[in-house]
Amino acid sequence: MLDNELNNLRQTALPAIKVADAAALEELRVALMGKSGSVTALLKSLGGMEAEARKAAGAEINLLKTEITEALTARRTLLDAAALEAKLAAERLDVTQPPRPDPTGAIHPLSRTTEEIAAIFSAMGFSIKDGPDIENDWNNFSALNIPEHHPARAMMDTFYLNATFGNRPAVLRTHTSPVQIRTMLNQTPPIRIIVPGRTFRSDHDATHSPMFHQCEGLVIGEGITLGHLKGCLIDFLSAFFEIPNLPVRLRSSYFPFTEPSMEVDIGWNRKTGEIGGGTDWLEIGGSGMVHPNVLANCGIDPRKYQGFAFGVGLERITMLKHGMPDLRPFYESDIRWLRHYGTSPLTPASLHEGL
Ligand code: 2U9
Repeated sequence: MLDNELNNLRQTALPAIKVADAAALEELRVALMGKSGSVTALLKSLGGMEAEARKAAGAEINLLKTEITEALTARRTLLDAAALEAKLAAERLDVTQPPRPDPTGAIHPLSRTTEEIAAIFSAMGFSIKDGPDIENDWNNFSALNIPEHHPARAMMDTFYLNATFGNRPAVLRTHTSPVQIRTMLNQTPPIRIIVPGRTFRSDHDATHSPMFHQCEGLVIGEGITLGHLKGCLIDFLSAFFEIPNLPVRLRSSYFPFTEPSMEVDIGWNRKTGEIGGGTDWLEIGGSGMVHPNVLANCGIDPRKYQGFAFGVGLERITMLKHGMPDLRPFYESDIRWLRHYGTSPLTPASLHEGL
């Protein structure tokens, strides 16, 4: 009687498992091995048997149970593998296909320079920060050790807005430095940031635009020295201009927010315009050790922390790198200039094998 049941089950269940799809397989599993499944019922029937008969029947039922379990597992493995194959085939991408031919757009040279600088400084552990174009005069001047009525405020040809921002006169930022001020107010050292962005000065001629771009850098930490500043500038400038051993010179200067302050010069050949060669020097930015008053204004103890800062004009270093003769086309949207100086969006800036 039990033998019959076992044989019937073996003859119907095993072939059914072999052809079931995933849903049918799960139904079969429940029907056979679930709480009210046929195999479970057989096992339960052992309870009412004599000891001797139970031993023999138990062995038989467990043998069938093992056969069914193995058949279920084998079928599940097969179905899973087939499902994965189908998914992979459906989602297949041909990574060897060439990109869409002839992209119509190009990356503007200023965006390209920003991307390149970001790549260089990211590799040195800097974060990239930005902030608002409209600032108040505390963030733009006072915090930077430029007192009220100081000629430096006039020096920067500031655009004052007929408005206030945080209860203070609102200005178009004359440099990106207010972003460093905001960062120092909100973060505890160590700080390592660069701030590329738009800046505004009321100045307009062949070599000046009322809106231009800067990138400033700031490092604050314990024991930061002028040596760190110079090493950082050398690494940045030789990577950006793609000239190993680029000559870099720091020349004493004055800025209210740094002490000591230095202009940054690179070697070039005045006659040929070649950067890195010759015996002439070309000014490309400013730098210095952050003034202790600036640190204190931002709640950072100057006896514990020191820092350095620098700034470069993005139009200027872009023109130098690519031999561009004129500043004005940067903002004129002349498609011929953009085609000539723009770069493909398909080749993003990276330090792999140089920029
Ligand atoms: C903080 C402290 C110090 C940033 C600096 C210069 C020197 C500089 C010019 C380069 C070309 C402006 O675009 S440009 O005309 N920049 O000479 N910038 S040190 O010093 C800072 C900034 C922020 C808190």
